[in-house]
Amino acid sequence: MLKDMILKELIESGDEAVSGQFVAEKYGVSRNAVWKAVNSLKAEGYVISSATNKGYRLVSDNNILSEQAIRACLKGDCRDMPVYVYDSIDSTNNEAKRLLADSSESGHMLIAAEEQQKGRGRYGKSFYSPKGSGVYMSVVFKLSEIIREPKNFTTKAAVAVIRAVKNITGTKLSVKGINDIYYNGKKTGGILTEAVSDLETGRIEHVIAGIGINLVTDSFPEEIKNRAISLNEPALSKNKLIAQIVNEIMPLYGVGDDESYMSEYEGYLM
Ligand code: BT5
Repeated sequence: MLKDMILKELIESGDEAVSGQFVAEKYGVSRNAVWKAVNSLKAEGYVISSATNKGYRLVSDNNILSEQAIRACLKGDCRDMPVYVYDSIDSTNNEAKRLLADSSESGHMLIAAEEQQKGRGRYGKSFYSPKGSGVYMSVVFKLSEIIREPKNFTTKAAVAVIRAVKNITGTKLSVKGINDIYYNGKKTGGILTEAVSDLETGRIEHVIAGIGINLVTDSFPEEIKNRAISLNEPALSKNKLIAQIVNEIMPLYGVGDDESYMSEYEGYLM
């Protein structure tokens, strides 16, 4: 859709304005069509400034999850991976399994949602995932070799999350018990790693790294309110953070059983 193309142009040009004429010529449409598409982006919540002779500039993505905005921040090979974005879903890990089961996808992919109605933790526990207040994502990694240490997928995901948050915000997080991410002594995120195996060969074919991070969650359910915390980063773009986590996680997953990241991980342990 033209609107998505324009959004991509706006994201990629950052603080630079994009001329309506340039976009119209690039996509073979009228300037009026460009103007209409910009208006429908504004109606979705994107803040776009327009100046005569200069063009359009994305002032804020209003922190709306968007495939284009995520993709614009993905690096290298990650740029080509399928990205699924949902307004609401039961669980991004469940969606990953459905997409693999119905053969819609068979390779690496990313799934993210604004909210999860049935966000899951380990052993049937739940992960509180209210709308628009956190990152709820699953990275699906297709294995090309047999892995000896499946638990490394969780520790690598933790390293990726901690690196990404540090790079973007400067905030230093820690890890507790392999899959919990801590900030100021309280839990701010969690990782749920699941494997999908081939029934015939019994081999693990895909790993699903489910990651949840509280960004601006301001009230937690009674039973966790003393133990849970939000990063409290209202200006942090979810799209950028998600992309950054993927950019960190994929190379770590790509090196299989190589454990050279371990000393970094141990430095993050509480
Ligand atoms: C986890 O399990 O913390 C793993 C959470 C993984 C969530 C992601 S979101 C995307 C993907 N899709 C999913 O459905 N899940 C993944 P565990 O270590 O078992 O911790 C669960 C416990 O954490 C709960 O029993 C609560 O005590 C606590 N908890 C629940 N929601 C929380 C939250 N938002 N922040 C902090 N603590 C929470």
